[in-house]
Amino acid sequence: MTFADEREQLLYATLRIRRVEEHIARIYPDDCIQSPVHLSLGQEAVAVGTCAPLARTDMVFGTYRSHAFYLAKGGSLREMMAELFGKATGCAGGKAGSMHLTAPEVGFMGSSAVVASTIPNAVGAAFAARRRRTNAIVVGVFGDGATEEGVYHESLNFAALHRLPVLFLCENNEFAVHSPRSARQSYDITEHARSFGIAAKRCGAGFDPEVVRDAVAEAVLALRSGAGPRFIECATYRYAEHVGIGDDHQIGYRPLATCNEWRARDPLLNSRACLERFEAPIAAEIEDAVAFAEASPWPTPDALLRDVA
Ligand SMILES: Cc1ncc(C[n+]2csc(CCOP(=O)(O)OP(=O)(O)O)c2C)c(N)n1
Repeated sequence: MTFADEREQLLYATLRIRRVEEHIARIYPDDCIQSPVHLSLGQEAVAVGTCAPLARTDMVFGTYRSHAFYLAKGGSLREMMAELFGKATGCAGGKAGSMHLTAPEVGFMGSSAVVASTIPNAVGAAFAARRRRTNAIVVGVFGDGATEEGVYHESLNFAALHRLPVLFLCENNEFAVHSPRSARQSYDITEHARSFGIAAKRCGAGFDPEVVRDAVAEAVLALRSGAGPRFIECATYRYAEHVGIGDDHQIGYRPLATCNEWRARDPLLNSRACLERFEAPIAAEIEDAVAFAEASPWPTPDALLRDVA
């Protein structure tokens, strides 16, 4: 694939993830997908912008909403689709599903259904990288809701104390399931992170992969120079319901007007004509991944307890 410039390349990567998830939503009613799906629709640019300045050897730890980060970090689409289908060729042998994607060969170290649980994993990996002098940096991705968990606070403290090469990346979509942040949090997320002595900034344009990339690139430079942990709170918006393929704006916990404001700024919707030439190759890649998943075998019973701690 050739690109006119870096922005076009970033938009291509963002569009690719969106089309993958739209396809997942389309085929979900057929029951071929064996696990619940937490879609990143609307949040793809955060993943693409974050992963763009990272090296393959840098590590990302995600959440149950990680299709976008898995793909942006370079995880195999075929293996992700097969994992969703529960097939043996999936990235976790078909035993883990959508919420537990992993592609360590490209630095996507894992994701988990348990809110905030991968944040200390990211800090631990950064601690190990420091001790082994590998020069790798680590990104711990989490939602605004995860900042309410005790382990989040312990992780920020430990990382700041030991000046670890970890970027805390908060995808702030303002909701935890159906609960708005204003009903849950007494603090400002970025200000609170600063209270640990961590350099923290807010990126309001989580819809634009280039803006996110610039914010993260600056943090990556600081991390590589050994300046200690960094924190970025990225404003973003989840188009679909918390879990599943539907749209839940009719429930009434969030206004459709806000969704429309985000859509109006969404470059994938605004630059449709410029991105048109990418549609066919992306569709072909998705078709190939689905065919691969369909044709793959189911895991055998002897695989049941393999790789299980
Ligand atoms: C420790 C734990 N508590 C509660 C849950 C149930 N739960 C699943 S997702 C979620 C909301 C988390 O919101 P946020 O961190 O903002 O991420 P988002 O879903 O918005 O991406 C909750 C409470 C869980 N999975 N794990």
